[in-house]
Amino acid sequence: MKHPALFLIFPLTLFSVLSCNNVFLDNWWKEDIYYSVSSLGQNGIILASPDKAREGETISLKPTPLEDYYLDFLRYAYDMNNDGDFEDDIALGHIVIIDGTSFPMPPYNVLVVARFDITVS
Ligand SMILES: [Ca+2]
Repeated sequence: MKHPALFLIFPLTLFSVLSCNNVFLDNWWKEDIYYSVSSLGQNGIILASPDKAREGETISLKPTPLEDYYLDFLRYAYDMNNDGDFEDDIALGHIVIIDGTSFPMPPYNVLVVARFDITVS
C-alpha cells in the first residue's frame, strides 16, 4: 500500500460532502413534494396559508373566534402513514402544539385544529 492515507482521506471527504448543510441539495430533494394543510375550527374559524407546502416552508395561521370566544389552542395532527385519515394519527399522538400562529411544514399532510373556548365574564 503506497499511500495508505488516501484510503482514509477519500471516505472522509465523501462523508463531509454528503453531510454538509447544502441548501441546494436540500431544496433539490424537496422541490416537487408538496404536502397539504387542512384546517378545522371549533367555535371559530382557522385559515391556513398556503394550503399546500414543501417541507420546511412556513404555514401562517389566522384564527378568528366566534363572538364571546377566545383562542384556547392551536395544534396540528400529521398523517404519518399517509392514508388520508387523521383519526389514527391523533390516537397515536401524532400531534404538535403550535407555538404562536405559524409553524414549519413537516414532511406529512397535516390537519390544523383550532379550539376556541368561551370567555367567562
Ligand atoms: Ca393516518
